[in-house]
Amino acid sequence: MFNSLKNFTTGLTRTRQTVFGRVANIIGVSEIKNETWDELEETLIQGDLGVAVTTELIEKLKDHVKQEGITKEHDLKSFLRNELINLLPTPPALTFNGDPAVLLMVGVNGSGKTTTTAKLAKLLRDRDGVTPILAAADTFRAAAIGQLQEWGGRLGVDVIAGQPNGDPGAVVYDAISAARSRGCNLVIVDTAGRFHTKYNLMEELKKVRGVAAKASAGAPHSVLLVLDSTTGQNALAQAKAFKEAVGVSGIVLTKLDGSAKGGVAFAIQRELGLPIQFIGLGEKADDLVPFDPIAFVDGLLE
Ligand SMILES: Nc1nc2c(ncn2[C@@H]2O[C@H](COP(=O)(O)OP(=O)(O)OP(=O)(O)O)[C@@H](O)[C@H]2O)c(=O)[nH]1
Ligand SMILES: [Mg+2]
Repeated sequence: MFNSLKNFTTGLTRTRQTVFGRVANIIGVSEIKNETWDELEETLIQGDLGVAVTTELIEKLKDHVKQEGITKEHDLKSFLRNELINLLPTPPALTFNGDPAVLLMVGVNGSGKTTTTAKLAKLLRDRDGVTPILAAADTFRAAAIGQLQEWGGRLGVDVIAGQPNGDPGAVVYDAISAARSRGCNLVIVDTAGRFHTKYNLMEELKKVRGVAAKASAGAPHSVLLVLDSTTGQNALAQAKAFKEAVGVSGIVLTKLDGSAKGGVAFAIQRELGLPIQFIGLGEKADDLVPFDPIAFVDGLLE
C-alpha cells in the first residue's frame, strides 16, 4: 500500500501540479464567492474531468457549503477527496479461470498495448503466480512482433508469433494451443492498433475474438482497452468505439507519468462505466500499477 501510494504520488505529479493543485488553492479561500465556483468549474473542465463530472462535483460542493456554512479549507478539501474517491470504483480482480484464460489487449496505435502486455505478464506472474504466454497478434508490422519478442526474452515469458502480415487469428489459436501444451494458464494477446484503409481494425479484432472464443471456452475472459492518458478527451471517443465493436471489460490508462490529463479517469468512469484496472506510470517493466481509487485521488490532491 505504501509503495502504491508512493507510485501514484510520483506518477501523478503533472496532473497534480497543473490541475488539482489549482483546485486545492481555489477551494482553500476563506470566503467562497460566485467567481470561486466559476474558476473551479473552468479548472476541472480543463483538467479533462468532463462536463458531467464537473457539474455534479460543483453542485455537491455548493450544497455542502450551503449546509455547513463557510467551511475551512481542509473540510472542503476532504469533502472533495471523498467525492472523487466515490466516483471511482475499486476494479474487480481479474480472474484466470479458463483453459487457458485469454486476455485481449486492444487500443489505438501508440497507446501502449505492447508495453502493457509485457508489464502485465510480469505483474500477474510475480504477484499472482500466473503462468502467462504472449500472443503477437499485431501481425501488421514486423517490428511489432519483434518488439513483443524482445520483451518476452527480457522477462522470460514465451511469445507465440507468426509471419508478418499473417492471420492474427491463427496466432491466437496457436498461442492457446501452446499454452495448453506448456501448462500456461493465461494467454495475453497483443493486437494491432492501426486504422488503415485496407485494413478494418475493428473487423480484425472481432475475428480475433471469435477465434479465441472457439479455441478456449468463455474466451476472451477479459478485454483490456489501453488508453493513452495524454490524449485526454480523445481517449473517450476511442473507448466508445472499442466498447461498441469488441466489448471492453476494463481500462488501462497509460502514460500518466508524463500527462497533465489524469482527470480523464473520472470522465472515463462516468461516461463508459468501465473500471480502470491498471495505470501506466513509465516505460519500464515495473511501471504498471493496479488501480487504487484512494491512492489515485490522494496522488492528485497530495
Ligand atoms: N512514459 C510512459 N511511456 C509509456 C507508457 N506506456 C507505454 N509507453 C511508451 O509508449 C510508446 C508506445 O508504446 P507501445 O507499447 O509500443 O504502444 P502500442 O499500443 O503497442 O503501439 P502500436 O503497436 O503502434 O499500436 C513506447 O515508447 C512505450 O515505451 C507509460 O505508462 N508511460
Ligand atoms: Mg504494439
